[in-house]
Amino acid sequence: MRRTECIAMWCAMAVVVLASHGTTWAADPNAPSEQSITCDNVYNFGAGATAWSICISRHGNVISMICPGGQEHVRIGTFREGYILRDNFAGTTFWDTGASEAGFGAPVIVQPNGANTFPLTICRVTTDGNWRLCTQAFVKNNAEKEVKFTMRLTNLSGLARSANLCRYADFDVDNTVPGDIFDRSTDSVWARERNGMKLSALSYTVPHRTIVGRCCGGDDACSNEVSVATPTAAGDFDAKLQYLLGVIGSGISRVVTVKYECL
Ligand SMILES: [Ca+2]
Ligand SMILES: [Ca+2]
Ligand SMILES: [Ca+2]
Repeated sequence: MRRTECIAMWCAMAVVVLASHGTTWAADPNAPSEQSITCDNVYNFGAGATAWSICISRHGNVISMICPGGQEHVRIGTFREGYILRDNFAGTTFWDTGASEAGFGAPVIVQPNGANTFPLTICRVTTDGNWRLCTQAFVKNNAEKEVKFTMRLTNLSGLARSANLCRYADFDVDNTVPGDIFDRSTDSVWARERNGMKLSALSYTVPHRTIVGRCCGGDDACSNEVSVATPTAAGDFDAKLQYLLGVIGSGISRVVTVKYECL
């Protein structure tokens, strides 16, 4: 047996052994960490007709939205919700969309009232050290079935840089991947089956645009993505809300807010 064949055989055996132990042989560099798709913070509100709940990962992904009771709109199929940062100066993209992540460091979490409480603030610095993104989640009125995220982006580098920041959700309405009609307006993008979910811009004075994507494009999408025609036919799509933050000086922060709302 030639040496190369021996190596190939050894690799095949190693894959079997590692697979049997639940270990990934060739790690996908963009694979999600458990911290992106685990329900680390669970929030339950109301009861009966007013029941709704969400969960938020340690990376700030909303990987479950249930409203009304029993109707899940995110934690279906592959869980996708999160944020995409584009540095237009360097031409680099950083993202954590639940199902995939790249370019963000470990989270620093501030949650003074303990687990499963608000306020919940999660800060992450990009691995190139140029940006810090701090996301604060809050529910203002438990009966309103809506959660807001304020995202503060700070330029840590010594140079002015322009950036885009997207919030992204793969809505899979009413416990199923297909069957969703997506539509959008200037400030919002939403999906409906029998129930629905909406993602809206609340920072109206900051330039922004809404995108409906065919589910699900690359996680570094959004920046130059063109929306499919809307309203869509029933199918599987995703929702993106992109803030065009323009040039941000060294040491300067920009703050934008988005809202998820049950329909
Ligand atoms: Ca999904
Ligand atoms: Ca979808
Ligand atoms: Ca559906």
